[in-house]
Amino acid sequence: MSGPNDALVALFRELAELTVLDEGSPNAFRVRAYENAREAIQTHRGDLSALSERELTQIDGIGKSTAKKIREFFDAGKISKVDKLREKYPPAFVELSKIPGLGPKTLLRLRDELDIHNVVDLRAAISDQKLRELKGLGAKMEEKLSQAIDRMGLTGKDKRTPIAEALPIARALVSELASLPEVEHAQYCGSLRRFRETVADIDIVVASEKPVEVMDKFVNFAGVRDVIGHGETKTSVLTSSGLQVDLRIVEAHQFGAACQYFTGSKAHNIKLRQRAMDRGWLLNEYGLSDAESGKVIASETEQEIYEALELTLVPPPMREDHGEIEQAQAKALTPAVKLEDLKGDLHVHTSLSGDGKSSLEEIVASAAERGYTYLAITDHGEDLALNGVSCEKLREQRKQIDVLAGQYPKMRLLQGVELNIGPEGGLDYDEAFRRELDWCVAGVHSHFDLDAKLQTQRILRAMEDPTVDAIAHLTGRKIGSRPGIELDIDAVLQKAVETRTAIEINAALPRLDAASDVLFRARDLDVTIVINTDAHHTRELARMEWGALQATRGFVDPARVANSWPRKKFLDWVENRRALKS
Ligand code: DGT
Ligand code: CA
Repeated sequence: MSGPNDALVALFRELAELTVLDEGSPNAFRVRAYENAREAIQTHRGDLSALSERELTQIDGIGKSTAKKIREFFDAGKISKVDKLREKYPPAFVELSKIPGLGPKTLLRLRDELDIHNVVDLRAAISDQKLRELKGLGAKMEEKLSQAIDRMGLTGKDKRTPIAEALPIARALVSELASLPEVEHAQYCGSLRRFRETVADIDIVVASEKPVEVMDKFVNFAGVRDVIGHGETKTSVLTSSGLQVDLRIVEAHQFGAACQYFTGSKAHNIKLRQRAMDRGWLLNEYGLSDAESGKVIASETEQEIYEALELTLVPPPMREDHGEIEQAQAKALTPAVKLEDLKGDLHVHTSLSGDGKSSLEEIVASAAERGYTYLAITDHGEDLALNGVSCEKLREQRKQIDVLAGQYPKMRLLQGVELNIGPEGGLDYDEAFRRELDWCVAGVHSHFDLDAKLQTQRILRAMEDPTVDAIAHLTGRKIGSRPGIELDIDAVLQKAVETRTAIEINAALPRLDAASDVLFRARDLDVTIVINTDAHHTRELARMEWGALQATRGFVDPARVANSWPRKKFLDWVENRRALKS
């Protein structure tokens, strides 16, 4: 997913966001043009910088005006249109557009009519009951916005940014840094590397012998908006969305120590430092050294530091002092789930779903390219408004799948569906039809505000159904914008064991559902896990990488991940569990 075009992708994302404000609508022609261009850039394999404006327009999704902007980026290192829009819409104002329920038209009215420019202004206006004075807005809107702001934690220094927003920014910056001739290594660290759901800032560590040059180039990156502090070893900047980035530069022989230190967590580091002290050593961002002589024991790689402390290297997502140091000491650390362990994807959509963007043929071809030996196509069940699929259409799809199966002999294609769990646990279609399907995931897509008891009953009932093989995105949350349904997690996990229903790790960054604390709670239970991308576009099959990190963060033993199993074992498991439930 990372590549030389990341910075450009990030700029086009920002351009689209700012244009939504400028045009007052997410559906404006220009917004769509920028989004199409972003998709095209993201999907393009190869070096865009070598292409002329004319050649760029030959690429699907790139028009004349966007081609001009792409050339401007490669020639001048910026897009002047972005700079203009940034001036017009400062970060504190753009931040308001992230509040769910606050559309661009309303936002511009709040600015023009009530002089609201940031969250503090908005909070004040809500508490003074000013919004209800505007035509079309009422007390209800005030309450809704007030709750949304609370939920997002947007105010104060506790403000945290969802991983889905921070990770692409960090990756773009890191790949831009890594491409500088003066840079030997670059790595984002901190909570983001530990794969926390939200982050306070982005911490980046770079190894270079020319820190001054690197810092000077960094503060002029297109994605950097303001410079807070600019020094020789540490520089802090704000990105256009107001996210703080701290860049630290060390010498190459200290890179491992700096990455270890700045990845944290604090609790993990404290325990590690204690271990060092017990041995008469010191551990800090420069390395592990002898307290008396100062002689360096390890500093170049994280591996060397952990080994010197007689520990197995702990994968970053586990470094939260959740028992990983004790496990690592006993040489019994839960193994990380690795991307290459995963042999199939069991929740993907095609254009048959109203919201699917890639055809069945495209999805299957991309899955084959990833080397998968099995794949479940799971378009939306018919109960989902707008995007659901009738059983007639699914029967036609079955024929198409059978034809494709002949073309991809190395991959078993399963026809499945993503069922909708109704408010009382009911499911789409009739049971006889559901039994015709090879694999079903079932998820909650409506009625998010029932109480915990009803939500739990609803999920338990779905799990009891013989055709439900896995529960998709357990709580339906969207990190930072929609809380998940409330559940009695232990009852759900217990039922999963009893009915042998798998729990999905949905790898989409805004979801990462089941959450890592749920997975952590399941670690001593015989719960089967599946890691799925829920892809609606071929590009999203690459999310699998995030699913593996989420599983690792939840201490999920790879042996419990059904789609890490060889095909026969996986298919036998599906058959057996269905037989057991019938
Ligand atoms: P965040 O930024 O709140 O999302 O979480 P972190 O973990 O990224 O925290 P941050 O940015 O304050 O610091 C990054 C890492 O650097 C942290 O996980 C551990 C290390 N670190 C920073 N300050 C200290 C400190 O005073 N003591 C120790 N032991 N470690 C520190
Ligand atoms: Ca941090």
